[in-house]
Order: sequence, then C-alpha cells, then structure tokens
Amino acid sequence: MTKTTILLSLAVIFMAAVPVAAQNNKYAAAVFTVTPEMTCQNCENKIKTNIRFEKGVNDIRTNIKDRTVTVKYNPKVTNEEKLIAAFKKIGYVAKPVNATSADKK
Ligand SMILES: [Cu+2]
Repeated sequence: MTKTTILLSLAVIFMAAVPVAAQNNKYAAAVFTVTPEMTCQNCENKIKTNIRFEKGVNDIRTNIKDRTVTVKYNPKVTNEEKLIAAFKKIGYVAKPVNATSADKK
C-alpha cells in the first residue's frame, strides 16, 4: 500500500466511527445564562447543588467568568424547558445560549 492509500483508509475508518460514537452518547448538553447573574461562589454552589439533583441531569458545570451554566442531561428524561423550570424554582431565569458562541473564549 502506498502512503496515500493508508491515509485514505484511515480517513474512511474515522468517518465511519464518528456517527457510532455520537449514537452511543445518550446525553445532550445545554448552555444557559442566568438572571440574576452568577457573581460569586455562593451563586455557583446554589445552582450546582440544586440542579444536580434534577431528574435526568448527569453533570453540571458553571463558568463564573462567562456567567454560563452547562448542563449535561439525558434527553429521554428531561429537556431544556424542564431545566429552565428547575432554575426558576431556585429563583433564576435561565436562557439557553447558542452552544457555538459559548464555546468561543
Ligand atoms: Cu453570589
């Protein structure tokens, strides 16, 4: 095999593997900004400790610098609306952020 053939075969294997990996990942992620804004550790902890126990939530990350909350959840159990309702229960208005803009730093 030539070097090009090997590279091409590798590329084909990669392209075939990616959709399978995506299917196996049963979690979705949503990024929110909250009002009032998180300005200190207390806000972060309040959000984390409460949302963590929401049904279907797998993981929660807060970014105080970007003022964002990223929630990893099982889409079969919960959804963005339910998460927003959970934020509301603890006194926050959560707004979904476009994931691509949240990734930019
Ligand atoms: Cu605070």
